[in-house]
Amino acid sequence: DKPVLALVGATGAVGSTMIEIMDSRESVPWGEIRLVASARSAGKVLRVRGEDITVLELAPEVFDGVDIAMFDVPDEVSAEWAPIAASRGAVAVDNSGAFRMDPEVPLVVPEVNADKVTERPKGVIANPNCTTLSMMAAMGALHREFGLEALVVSSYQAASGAGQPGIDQLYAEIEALAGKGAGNVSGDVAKVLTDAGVPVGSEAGSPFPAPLALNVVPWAGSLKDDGWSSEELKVRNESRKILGIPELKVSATCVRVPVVTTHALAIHATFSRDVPVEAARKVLSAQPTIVVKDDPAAGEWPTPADAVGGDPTVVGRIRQSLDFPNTLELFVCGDNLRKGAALNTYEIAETVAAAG
Ligand code: 2RA
Repeated sequence: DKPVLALVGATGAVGSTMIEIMDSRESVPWGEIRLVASARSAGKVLRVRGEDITVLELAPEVFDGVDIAMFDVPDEVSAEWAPIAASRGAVAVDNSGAFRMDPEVPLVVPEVNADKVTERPKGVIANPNCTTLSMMAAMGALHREFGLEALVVSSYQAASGAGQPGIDQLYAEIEALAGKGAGNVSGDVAKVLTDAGVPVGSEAGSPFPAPLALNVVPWAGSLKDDGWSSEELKVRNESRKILGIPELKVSATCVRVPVVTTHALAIHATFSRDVPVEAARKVLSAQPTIVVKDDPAAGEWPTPADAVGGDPTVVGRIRQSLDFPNTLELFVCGDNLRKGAALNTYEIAETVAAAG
């Protein structure tokens, strides 16, 4: 019998991308696809691979007979419901932050550590944070060849990392600012937005702590010790766990930019051996899920617009660091809703299905 798949959070930003991914697959291994969401969205009818499916309300019974349940919901919903799905016999593949650092839960990027999907004592497998994930295929490939020792990373994160509210906020800001003319806007974006009734700052109800349009915001997530953001610590901790390098030195600065979808990262990566640029380019080009776009003389480098809507991670600006030995500089772009979230979750589910 073909496995039964459930998608919990089917109506959210990542859930919708998941449905697009399933629609675009030539074939899927599933006998049945069940869509699940909160009471508010239950009863909606969504089309998946040409079939109309009614969204079910999240309840323990929806997991009966399910083999794999993908969760694209907030942390607290996953924390409560992924174990319920597992107790009903499903493997929960969770895209929230609830289980990522649990030592009994594998954190999987199939290109890097697909073998870990079978080590799941809790019946839960975690999908990494989209910022970490966007660079893992590239870093995993380079690590296998050259031995990664340290990562210094700056992120350029899209608004959709904050879900549908993030997308809606950026469009509302752009609409309020459009046509105002530079002279009217450059001095005080926040005032123009407030006057137009668009919330500015978290307290006013924006998903971002400052205006995002015509701006960049060096903040994502919540405040942790010593001034670090939760997002920056996730990049550090999750990279170590996925790559299997507990001592990996990682320093991250996470920044939100006015891009709708696709996270970009500027990476300074130090290896235990010499890394000639040509050798690195060859390793990256050989990866099925990486596209190297790296010819500055021809004006070719990765931008979020090159990666959005696609599956591959786009890598470029590969340079040998001038003042740091065994070190590469590179720029990586990955669609945060696809490889950064839905696609990787789906690939984990496919890997679990293939493993039987
Ligand atoms: C973000 N990585 O971009 C986080 C959560 N998806 O906001």
